[in-house]
Amino acid sequence: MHKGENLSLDYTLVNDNAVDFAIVMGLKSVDYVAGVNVSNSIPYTGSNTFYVVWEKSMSGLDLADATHMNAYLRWSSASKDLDLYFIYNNGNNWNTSRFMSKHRNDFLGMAEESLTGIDIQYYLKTFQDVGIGISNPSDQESYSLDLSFTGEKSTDNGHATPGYISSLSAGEKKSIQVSIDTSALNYGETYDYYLTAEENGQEVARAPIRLTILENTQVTTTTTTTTTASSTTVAGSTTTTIQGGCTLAGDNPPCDVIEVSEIINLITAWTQSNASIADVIALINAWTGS
Ligand SMILES: [Ca+2]
Repeated sequence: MHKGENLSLDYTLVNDNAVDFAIVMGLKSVDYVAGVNVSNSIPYTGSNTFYVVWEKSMSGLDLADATHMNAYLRWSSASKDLDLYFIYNNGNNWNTSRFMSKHRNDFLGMAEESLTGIDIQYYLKTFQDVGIGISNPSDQESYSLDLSFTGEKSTDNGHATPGYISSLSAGEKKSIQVSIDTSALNYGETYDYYLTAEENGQEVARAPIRLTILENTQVTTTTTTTTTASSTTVAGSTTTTIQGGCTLAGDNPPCDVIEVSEIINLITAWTQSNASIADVIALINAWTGS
């Protein structure tokens, strides 16, 4: 598929419970809202204790439209075992959340920890402040912390058909077609969307869609299906179009010849939530020949 053509995906909406009425099908895009880099040094903190290195309330960032947060920490020496925490303040103390990235970096040989998909909206509504903590069980170390924030909104680049289903009986299935116009999308970038089904303003099902526009004008898509605990689920059927190009994300022709600039471009895309950390690591591994 070439840039500018319509991407078409077929889904089946299945009602595995009682009759549902007035279902609104929507296509939402995940967009970059804000980002910041914090470069500093972290002293000895002891293990399993952290220093607060970033606080939302002190940052000046407008995160009203942000739904998710990603954090990527790098430091100088992989012999040091820094850990990364997404933390919240309940008015009295900073507490660790379920989002923490703790690896034995001295074993792994990789001086990085990362967190993706933090549902920051919940924490912002529930607690006084949110932040990032770093632990460092050895002596002072310099680090670079990239934070990026994404939000979801209805996209102008595509739609779901039908957009409205007046009723869906128990066991009834409905074909849903998603159409995305790629003409406004950029070469080499990855875009995330969600097909959503809402009933009375409450989301009852969603399915993620990831779309990458390759530099040589081919488009690949990968879709996976998630279901919610509610009565309506989206059963996935996917259309995947792969027409050549390099198989490794971030690698551009000539394939399998990894340039440092390609790694930098992919890391930049990652900080803007347009690439995954797994893709970055895979590209770096290909570059180092491991
Ligand atoms: Ca670690």
